[in-house]
Amino acid sequence: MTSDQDRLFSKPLAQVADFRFDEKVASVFPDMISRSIPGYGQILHTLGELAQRFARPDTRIYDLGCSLGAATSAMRRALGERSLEIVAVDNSEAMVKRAQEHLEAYRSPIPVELVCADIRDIEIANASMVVLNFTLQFLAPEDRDALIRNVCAGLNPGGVLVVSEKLVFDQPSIHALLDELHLDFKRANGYSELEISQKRNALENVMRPDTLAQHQARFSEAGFHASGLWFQCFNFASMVAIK
Ligand code: GEK
Repeated sequence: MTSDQDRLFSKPLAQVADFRFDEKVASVFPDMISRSIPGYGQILHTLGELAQRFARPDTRIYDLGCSLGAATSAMRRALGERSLEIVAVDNSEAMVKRAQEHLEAYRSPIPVELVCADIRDIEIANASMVVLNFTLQFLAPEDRDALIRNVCAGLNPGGVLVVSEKLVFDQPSIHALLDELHLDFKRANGYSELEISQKRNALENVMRPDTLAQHQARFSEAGFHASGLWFQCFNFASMVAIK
């Protein structure tokens, strides 16, 4: 599967439009996400390990905001021959079209139902694991509680929700430090100052991260009995919540 290098914000733009998950983004997505999110590869690997621990026979795993299906693929590989189904959902047609090609390229006995839909509208049922890998931050803040409640209701007892997100921090000095360290990570991965600042403007109205405390309160209000942080690098984190 070919994927181009992310040069989307490399030229000065007269006006920076709000970021959209369109064909241009889908075509460079693997390069963009691995150069932008510290620990992305580690998180995918661990999603596979968590799937091995939590997936139960004859249940479903949901990958919400699946993009090109990287998390689904990692879990499918890790699960080998287990008898269950993965439901992968994204509302970007460009992403779903490419995800289909990626998933077809890998032979696995685990069926994937790939759905082009809004994750706010789907029914979650008989789930042993639900993954929101860097998706919740793109949902309108007022819709996040309902989504997490819906996920908790659709998980079987003992099931796990994995939520990976960019975080914000209440203490300004910590927020600024972790943000700078992340920008250094992007610089080290070849992004220019222009690319960094234009991308930041494009994401401003579209991606609104929460604090860790907001996530934890949301998990417990939704009905999860335990939650914790299993990964953090700079201002990027991944959490687990267990029903
Ligand atoms: C990965 N999980 O590689 N309904 C459905 N999809 C949505 C919605 C929504 N309401 N809002 C946003 N999306 C992936 C990476 S990317 C993260 C996830 C990033 C989708 C959107 O179309 C995009 O594909 C994905 O959520 C977020 O493990 O680009 O930073």
